[in-house]
Amino acid sequence: MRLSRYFLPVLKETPSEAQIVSHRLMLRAGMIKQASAGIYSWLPLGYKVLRNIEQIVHEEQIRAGHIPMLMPTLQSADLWRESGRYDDYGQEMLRITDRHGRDMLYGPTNEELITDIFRSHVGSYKDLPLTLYHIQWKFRDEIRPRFGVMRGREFLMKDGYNFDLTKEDALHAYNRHLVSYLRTYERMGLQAIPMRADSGPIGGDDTHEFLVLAETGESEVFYDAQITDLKFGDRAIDYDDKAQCQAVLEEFTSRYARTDETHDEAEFAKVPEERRRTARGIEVGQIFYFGTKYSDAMGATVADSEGNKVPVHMGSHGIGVSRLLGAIIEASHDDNGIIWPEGVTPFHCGIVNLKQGDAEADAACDALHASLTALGLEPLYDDRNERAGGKFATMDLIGLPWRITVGPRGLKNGVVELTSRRTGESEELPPEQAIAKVAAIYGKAVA
Ligand code: 5CA
Repeated sequence: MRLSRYFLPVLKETPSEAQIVSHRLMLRAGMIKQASAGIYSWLPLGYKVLRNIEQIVHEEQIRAGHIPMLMPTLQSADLWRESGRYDDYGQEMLRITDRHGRDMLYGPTNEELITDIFRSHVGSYKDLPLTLYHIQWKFRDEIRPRFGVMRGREFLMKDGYNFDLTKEDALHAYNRHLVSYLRTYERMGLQAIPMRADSGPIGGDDTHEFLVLAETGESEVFYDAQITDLKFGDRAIDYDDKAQCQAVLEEFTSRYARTDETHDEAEFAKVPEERRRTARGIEVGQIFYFGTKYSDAMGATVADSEGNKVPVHMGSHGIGVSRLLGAIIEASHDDNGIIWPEGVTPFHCGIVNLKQGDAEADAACDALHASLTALGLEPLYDDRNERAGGKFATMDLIGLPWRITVGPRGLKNGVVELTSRRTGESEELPPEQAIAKVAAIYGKAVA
């Protein structure tokens, strides 16, 4: 992509309405524009990152054996009357009346709709286990939408629902989600710690929230510092293997880690003092096991092997897809702007032409752009007639992890400069070596 043909409305001024760094940087980098309180348009750069995050979520869900689908944003109030949540949900629910006077609502979550689909189509234990999920916009009329995409009113969520014959199977689904979430967040360059939490309006006994530690986080958290040493990494896991998934859950949840909702001073005091930490965190996901709460209320049963009709055991599992952009930026930025982890970056590398209009520099940039593109990478080539300083500032602000700088002086010596956004370190290399290096970083083979 050539920057001269792209739509990247960066702001020179720091927007005064933004209180936290991720919100400021998303506005300054031209990623989002507020449409109304807590509701945003996703401009091209922001939309690209949002799609990359969605893609990782899809890949990891499918890897875990969960099935993608799509449910609507608008739902009928009748289903929510069946579960009893139409009144319970209160003012957070956006209620709408259609032209026939029917009560509708903009879905804040989808337990009722998915349970209705399940009871209409599934009748036997032989169809279980089943986990369905979608990535869809939600609406919660938050009293205080704030911090940009962190606490929006309209936001994108992955929500998945498991249906199982027994509690034991449903707890396996819970564990499977925990494992898949660890992988998902690590691929985005994040450490998200599962913490025992409160189930709120979703209900149920077992629930963990995933928290990214950040000073600007809305939740107060208490944990044993040892937990931050845990990495899931690229270990192999068989998602059908109950013992393996259970072992991962135990490994990641046996140390003290709780949000303020479930914090217990007496338990916390058992952690050696030097390892006790109190901090703030951003909740990027939550998993729930709630048993037969919805299947009892809505009559979602299956026939077991003896032909008895039994209510299915369920859980729901959410990832805050749009919130993740804010969380990643909170965890990865410096004074000059965003630093995207390679896993989610909107463009794989930037190309900065120091002397636009110089025949040799232009040709070298065109060639780099073509070669990287041919390898399946997406470079962003700053081909504007601007000073070098302005081009560097834009690249730093939008946070591409790698930058190739091309100028007449280097080209005389047959080199370009490859710079890491994270470390600021640069090296001079012949263009083909710079290409090979960037390709290797993203796991692309150079022919
Ligand atoms: N039905 C369950 C799981 S599918 C559910 O709704 N869970 S939730 O309420 O915890 O939401 C899931 C995730 O969505 C949260 O962990 C959070 O990351 C994200 N989220 C919730 N509210 C907002 C909001 N107002 N703005 C942005 N993200 C949000």
